[in-house]
Amino acid sequence: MGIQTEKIWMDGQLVPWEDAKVHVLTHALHYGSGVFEGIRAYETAAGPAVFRLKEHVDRLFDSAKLLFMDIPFTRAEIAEAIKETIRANNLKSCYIRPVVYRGLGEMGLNPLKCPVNVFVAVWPWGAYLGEEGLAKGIRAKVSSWARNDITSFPAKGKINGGYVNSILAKLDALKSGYDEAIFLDTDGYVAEGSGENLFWAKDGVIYTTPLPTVLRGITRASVIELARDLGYQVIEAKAARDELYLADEVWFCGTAAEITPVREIDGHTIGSGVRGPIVKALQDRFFAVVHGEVPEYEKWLARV
Ligand code: PPE
Repeated sequence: MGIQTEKIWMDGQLVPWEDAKVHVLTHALHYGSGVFEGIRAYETAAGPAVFRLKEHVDRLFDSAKLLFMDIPFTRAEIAEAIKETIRANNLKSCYIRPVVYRGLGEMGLNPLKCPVNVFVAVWPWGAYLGEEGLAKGIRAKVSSWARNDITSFPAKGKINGGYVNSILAKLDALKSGYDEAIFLDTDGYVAEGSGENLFWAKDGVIYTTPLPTVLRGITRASVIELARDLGYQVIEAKAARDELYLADEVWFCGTAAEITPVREIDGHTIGSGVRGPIVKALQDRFFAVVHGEVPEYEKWLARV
């Protein structure tokens, strides 16, 4: 299914999909002056539930703060708008995309004279890197583009303009015949994927990259907590790319990508080249949690 749905929430109102338009002089269209979230709602026995809604809404407000944007709605209103949009589209499960952006005002880099507009769109979105990717793993390439340097761009913000960095890496990977890119930071340490955080496992221990240079991923935090609950040790560690080549397992995680194994990097087979036991255990746990099958993780679900 595509992205066409019934309704989109714009600045406080649900409007028909075909009417959800912006002017060509929208500031964010010129300069990327917006922030966004990616959230998923999953089907559960008690109806659709949004995964970690509070954390996503909080991050949206954090991102907006970094760009000096005052969101003209409260956190509770944005959370309710998200639920309302899911209900209005009669979706059992979906991807949710709230965007806060500088709208139609004046041109020029100063955004302060433009209004802060908000929309929430939802649409059904299956496995981001393919169903086969979830089961068998994907092929990744260390990008020739470095992750936006922290002295040039705030890694904690999910800022629209920053995603051109991700698009360049994604295109570099696709044009080279790979499925996804792995960014290094400007010091050469492993950072993250174009739209995912990165984990690896060696000798039964799980590793992920530390926060300063990567997005504070909500799936990343969830995977760390689930892994520790399952009895694994999780270490946040700086690593060079050769650690990935020599790992037993590597995987990406993110709202869109969920938990996707990586079976090959730069021509190196990772482990035995198939989905490993640790990532399989984490996927099983993660999907049980998001579908409301694990009572102690009900705290992460917001019913619609
Ligand atoms: N790093 C980056 C750069 C990133 O964009 C994402 C999410 C993550 C890590 C994982 O964060 P979290 O979703 O909180 O676990 N990328 C979003 C956009 C993907 C897209 O193609 O659009 C997402 O997964 O929704």
